Amino acid sequence: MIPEFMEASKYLKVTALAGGVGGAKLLVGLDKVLQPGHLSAVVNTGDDFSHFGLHISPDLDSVCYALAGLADSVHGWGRKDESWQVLEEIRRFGAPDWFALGDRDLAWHLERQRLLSEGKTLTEVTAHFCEVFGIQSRVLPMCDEPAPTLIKTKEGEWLAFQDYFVRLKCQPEIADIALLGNREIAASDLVIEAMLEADLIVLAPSNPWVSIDPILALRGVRNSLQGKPVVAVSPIIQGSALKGPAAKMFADLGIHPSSEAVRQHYEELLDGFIFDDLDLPDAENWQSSAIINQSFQTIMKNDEDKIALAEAVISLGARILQGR
Ligand code: FO1
Repeated sequence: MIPEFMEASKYLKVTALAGGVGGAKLLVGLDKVLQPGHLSAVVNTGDDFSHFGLHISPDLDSVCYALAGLADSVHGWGRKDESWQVLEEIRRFGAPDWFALGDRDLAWHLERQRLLSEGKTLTEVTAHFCEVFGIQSRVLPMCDEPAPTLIKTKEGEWLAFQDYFVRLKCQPEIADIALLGNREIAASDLVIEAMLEADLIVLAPSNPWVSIDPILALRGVRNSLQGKPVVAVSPIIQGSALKGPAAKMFADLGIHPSSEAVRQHYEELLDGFIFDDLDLPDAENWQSSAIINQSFQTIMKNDEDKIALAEAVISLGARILQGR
């Protein structure tokens, strides 16, 4: 890419929609490539739940820990250099231990709960976390009110997402997914503002069904995307997801999991789509469409990979903007 074009694209304002671990990695790359303050991350809160009386926000924490350089690189969630004294005692009590809270992680859950109990919004609490940990990008919960993603099993039971994903280890077969607790909920004003002021919208490589769709389902989001270039990165490579139940969800819902299935899932929104090099052979016979499809290495093993993918996303977005 020509240097001055490369330089210009770093001045773009990007708003990225993301969920947990996979999306967080691309956000780290975008955070490093873009100008300070030019990245807004709109993060799914459909996984949020209450545990030991504490408000847990798994996707927000995965994103914030990743951007702060504090994420445990083995799991992708929770803190690095963690200890598990509290969890050991919880186990000794016979109390619920299915959701592993490390000691350092727990400190943040306690502080978040304290601030929420004082009447602060989740948006304000998350901004405080970013300030404390020196995160230069904006991290915005998708909304400030409860908007749980609910999983309906083939047996007709409704589960909160983390119950399905962590407690039951994705065993139940999914019959249906209900977003936003089956209610009409508006995105926060700051989220709509971040969408409207963006030059480029990015759908990070997160689970389309339970990380990206909840954000797109919020009132005001799809309207605020009108006229904006939208680039998505596939979270599915050669039919499987690097982490989490995305591929299984496609299959449970009767769709063969593939990067093509992801592209079709977002079809009417997209101007650009980046899929992994490993899926290039399949892409040869994708039906042509207005979307610019580009293969790239989407597996991010280190910061260099995250930066390279972020640059590929930004340059595809800049190319779309130039073509307008
Ligand atoms: N995922 C697991 O598979 N097992 C866990 O015990 C677990 C604990 C946990 C604690 C805090 C947190 O922020 C996330 C945690 N996760 C755990 C991951 C979580 O389920 C989300 O999927 C990720 O945070 C991605 O957003």
